[in-house]
Amino acid sequence: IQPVLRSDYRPPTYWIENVELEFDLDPRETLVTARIAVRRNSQQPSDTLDLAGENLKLQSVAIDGKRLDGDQYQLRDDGMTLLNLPESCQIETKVLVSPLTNKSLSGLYQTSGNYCTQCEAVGFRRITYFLDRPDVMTTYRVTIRGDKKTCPVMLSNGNRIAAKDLDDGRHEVVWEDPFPKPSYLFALVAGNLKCHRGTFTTRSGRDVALEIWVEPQNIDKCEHALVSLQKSMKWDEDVFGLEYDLDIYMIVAVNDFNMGAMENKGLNVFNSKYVLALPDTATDEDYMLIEAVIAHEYFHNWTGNRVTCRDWFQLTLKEGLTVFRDQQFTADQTSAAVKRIDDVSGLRAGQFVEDSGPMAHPIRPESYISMDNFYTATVYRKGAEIIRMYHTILGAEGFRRGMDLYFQRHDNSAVTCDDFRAAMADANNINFDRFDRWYSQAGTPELTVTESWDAAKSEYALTMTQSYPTLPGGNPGTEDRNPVPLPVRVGLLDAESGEEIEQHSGVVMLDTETETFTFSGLSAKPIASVLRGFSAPVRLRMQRDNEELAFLMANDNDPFNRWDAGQTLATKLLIDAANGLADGRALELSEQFRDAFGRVLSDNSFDEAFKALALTLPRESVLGQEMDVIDPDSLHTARQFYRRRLAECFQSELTSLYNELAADGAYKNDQKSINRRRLKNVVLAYLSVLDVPACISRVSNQFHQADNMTDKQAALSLLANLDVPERDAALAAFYDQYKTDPLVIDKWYAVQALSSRPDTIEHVKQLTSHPDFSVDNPNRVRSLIGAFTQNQVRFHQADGAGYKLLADYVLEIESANPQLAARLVAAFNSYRRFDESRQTQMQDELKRIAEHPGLCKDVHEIVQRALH
Ligand code: HT7
Ligand code: ZN
Repeated sequence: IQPVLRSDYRPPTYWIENVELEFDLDPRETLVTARIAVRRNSQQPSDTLDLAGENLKLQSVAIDGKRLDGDQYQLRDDGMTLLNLPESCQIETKVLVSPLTNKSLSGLYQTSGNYCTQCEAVGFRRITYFLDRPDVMTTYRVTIRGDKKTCPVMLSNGNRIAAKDLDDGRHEVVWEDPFPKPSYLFALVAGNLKCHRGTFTTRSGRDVALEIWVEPQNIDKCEHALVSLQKSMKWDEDVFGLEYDLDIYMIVAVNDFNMGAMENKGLNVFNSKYVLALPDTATDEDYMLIEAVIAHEYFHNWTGNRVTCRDWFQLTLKEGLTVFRDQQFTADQTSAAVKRIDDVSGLRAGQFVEDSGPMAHPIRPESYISMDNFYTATVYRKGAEIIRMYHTILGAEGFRRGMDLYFQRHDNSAVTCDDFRAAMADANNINFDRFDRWYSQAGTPELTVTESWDAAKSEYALTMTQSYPTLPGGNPGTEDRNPVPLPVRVGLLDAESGEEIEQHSGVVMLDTETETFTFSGLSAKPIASVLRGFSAPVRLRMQRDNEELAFLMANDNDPFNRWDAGQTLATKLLIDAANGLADGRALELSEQFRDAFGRVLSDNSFDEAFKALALTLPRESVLGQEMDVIDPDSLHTARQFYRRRLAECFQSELTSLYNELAADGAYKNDQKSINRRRLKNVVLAYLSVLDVPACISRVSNQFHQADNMTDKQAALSLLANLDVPERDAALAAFYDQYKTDPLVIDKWYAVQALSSRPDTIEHVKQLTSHPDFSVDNPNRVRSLIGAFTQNQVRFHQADGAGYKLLADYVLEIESANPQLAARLVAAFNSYRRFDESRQTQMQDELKRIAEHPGLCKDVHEIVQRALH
């Protein structure tokens, strides 16, 4: 299979001036008629036109009304070539597609009996023959004909301009989108849906109709999504001066979806998980994610739709930028510090791992076999970190100047990451040439910081050195890597008082491999707080003794670094404890850590959400990255030991804090109540590891008495780890109460897949035969198999049973849903980081998958990179 290379980009030979689509909907044989007006691209003179097309049954092709014979075009599995075309003409194709049997969820498919499309990245070619590439932007007029009973609602992008009844119980609706768009933003939805309506008045006074379309039984679960949309629209006006451009904005929630949501122009399609919410069915985290995903898709209207990507290698142009925008939005709605900590935790747990394994790639990749494999943490999350660095360097105003120029230059066009960088540079008269390296180099840089103190000169100096770790060979973007520009936010603290030494706080730029930054006029050696707010996406290496880390935990003005000092200290101690286990050393709770933990517990200056984070030990997946050879068993044992010892030492403080928080009364949805629930459930988790009947009853009581899903799910997850009768009772009660709500049943699957109990693999296997389990529903597969791969101690069970389970499952689904299978198989990517026995077992499973006859290209790409 030949990869696509970034360097192979060529403009198209023809542009499309407009397109008319007609859909005659039928579950097995939908007829799609496309009339495309094309004009030769004068920059690329050729009379040959390649149209992409996949899984289409061609019925006819005509040029300017004249039907072509089979010898007048070349048909292949992946498209057709038209020869000897005039300067401009109209191409008409008719094809049949089968939505009912399309389980890949790309192109036109059926979900819960309704029709739905997903075109990004390359799904439009599964609907009709087309120049299915983002640099071809055109206007669409779409006619949909369908059965009035099964499809009373028929939607597409833009404005509804006509509707009429037809014979045979069918009807027809016509939609027109005035904005030129690439094919990946096309959408069609049809079926039995109900609408939750709202409005938004833009700052220039235009009324926009807001419509959230869902299956009838979900109509009472849409208000949070609607309010989130209204907040997002307002925020983008206030912060970026960006106003919505159509008179209608529709969101449709569907149950079967490969990703979170899709920003189709004027007609977003969402995984129902990111729309539907009531306190009884959605957790506080679900509420927050719904708001963030609604915002993300809305923000794409400018960063993605109005200004789009020239080619798919530029994906981070829209995704990195839009993630940054949604992060800023959430920070403004909630707490900037907590949001930053959550985001950096996610980056470290996901992107850092990706960036050190076989899938390591620059945020602007150099090649791909399947583009769907590059919707990655690197493109999205690291991409957002690169945008954040422009913001850090330029400040909010300079960044806004850059954004304004970007839109001024590129509205309604398809551009590159270089164009974005140039707009930021030109608007601020600053040179960002070196920033190019962030786009072309893979891997997480290491920033090593050493300090020196010259008492005679009253000078303190920080020497910063950057380097790239070696990566598994053969990955493009890993050779000849050069230093990148690093904005490092620094603060100095008085070592006695803990006070900030204001004149030395700020951002220093490390532009070269190494540089020393000197701070003068100090009366004593200060304590430095480095990389505040995680101002650059690097691994910080700074030798700190435990006292210094405890000092920063107690005094740092920067909440991110205050939290991070605690995480660094916990990581050091837990890794040491885990390594000690292998050497036969007994486990012991560090007194220093115990005291620091106690100080956080009794500190009432923190808000509750921050305190919850500060009391939480680093995840096993993050800890593992710091081990030479990951030992999941000893890490789990050491972390559990720490949790139990901390709970024992602070049992009375934890109990009274829990009681205080649990006395809050009936569920409320304000930020303070959300923060308090977060802290309460962290405290409950500590108490649950004590083998005391009173603690188990407390968890069980919370489960049975909860008036909201946050508290219920938290208690259920804790019970799922235990070997007590209360566990089975709770799981049965939960299932019974929520069996008709698929999103809640997903939670039931996930808590069981994440259980640390030794019989988890057996349970997971049994759950795959449960009548509610379906391989066709990605949410269900992710909640069971996906969650299981995150269960460090059980997925990596020494006997290899977890590996076999995953491989069997990947092989079961790969031909029906390649995208989903490829995401799951990526759980093997870190195999080289484990001991020899686990390595061999994972490698053997990867080989078994690689040898599978007819393996889909998505899985093939991941597996061959891993085995390389
Ligand atoms: N832009 C959207 C990407 C997406 C997608 C990509 C591949 C396959 C299926 C997909 N569904 C949605 C989502 C986003 O980033 O906003
Ligand atoms: Zn996006």
